[in-house]
Amino acid sequence: MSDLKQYTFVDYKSSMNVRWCPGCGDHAILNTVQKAMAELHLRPEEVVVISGIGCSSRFTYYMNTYGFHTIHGRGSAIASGVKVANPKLKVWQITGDGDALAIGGNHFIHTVRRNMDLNIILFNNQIYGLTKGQYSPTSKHGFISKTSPFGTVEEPFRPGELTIGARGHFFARSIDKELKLCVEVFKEAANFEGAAVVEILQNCVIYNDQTHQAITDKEHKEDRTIVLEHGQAMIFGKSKNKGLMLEGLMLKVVEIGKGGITLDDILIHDAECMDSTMHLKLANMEYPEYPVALGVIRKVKGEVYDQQVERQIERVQKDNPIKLSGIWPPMAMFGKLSELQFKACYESRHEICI
Ligand SMILES: Cc1ncc(C[n+]2csc(CCOP(=O)(O)OP(=O)(O)O)c2C)c(N)n1
Ligand code: SF4
Ligand SMILES: [Mg+2]
Repeated sequence: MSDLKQYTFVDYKSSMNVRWCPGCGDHAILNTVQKAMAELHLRPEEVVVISGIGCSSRFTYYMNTYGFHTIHGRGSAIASGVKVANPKLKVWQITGDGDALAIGGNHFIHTVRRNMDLNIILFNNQIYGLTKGQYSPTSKHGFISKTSPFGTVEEPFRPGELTIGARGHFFARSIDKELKLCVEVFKEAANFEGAAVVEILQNCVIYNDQTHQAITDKEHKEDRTIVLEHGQAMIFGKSKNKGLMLEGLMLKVVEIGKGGITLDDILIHDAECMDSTMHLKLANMEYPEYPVALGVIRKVKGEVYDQQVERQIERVQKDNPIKLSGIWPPMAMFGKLSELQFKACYESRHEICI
């Protein structure tokens, strides 16, 4: 529950020294998460930040909230456990492209599929930063690194495609430098009930500097990215004269005013459409063929795992003759009864005293 006390981003800052490299994109992400939390009036004590391992995962130390810097790739599993154990908490998972999509790939996709009510902030710098520059599942094809001295020979994951493929209900994207947009998408993610995945294109100045430069530099940004807004025409460009249309099954970039094309021909963004076909196309757009999509790409309501578990526990407790003081039998019995004894107790439907 939030309150109406006026918070500022300082309320979410811990006393720890921030140890990311000067110029690292992580600093901006930290500041914008804190600003979003202040604007959402979240009480620091109702927030839990869970991370795995990586530079990005050091985030938890810098937050004046509850937090757990866990183990590599297991942030989703632990965040899920926290949320199911206490659904009142606002749980934010901080993860990197290696943490979420390599060692943690399995946990990530199932957390998304289950639609666990988490805000998952995925820092995508296309590299393992903490371990000093090995290629990651999002590194571009041919990327040269310490573990791929002759260039990678594999296609990268696209986090949006993976999220939507895992039946994700919410996917948004921003860039570390786009402070206002980051705050907006974090707030949207926080207000969304279910697994909200936010990919942030983040710069690692040391091991993968300027990996997103083609679309993030000031001069070209407006022509090479498109900020999607639900219900608005998909237009972009410095002069707002470019737009997206459908040609057959493909998206096409067009210029408004050329070849008889008017604003009315441009597609309207519907982030809330249950069918994910268009969201997938938008999430997959890559420069130079297309502008890279930013903002909320997909946001559809669905059943939420932790809420369903809560309802199920209530229903089962109400209907079940076995009274276990609210403790799930195998948990309560662990170490106290043998499997046979447990089976006998369970089948006899008697009250079990522990
Ligand atoms: C079980 C295990 N395997 C490997 C590692 C080594 N390790 C630590 S962080 C990391 C990759 C982190 O990359 P990413 O999630 O992209 O975070 P970044 O540092 O780029 O923010 C690896 C491989 C580990 N700590 N634990
Ligand atoms: S190594 Fe890269 S990702 Fe890690 S703190 Fe430094 S700049 Fe940031
Ligand atoms: Mg990384």
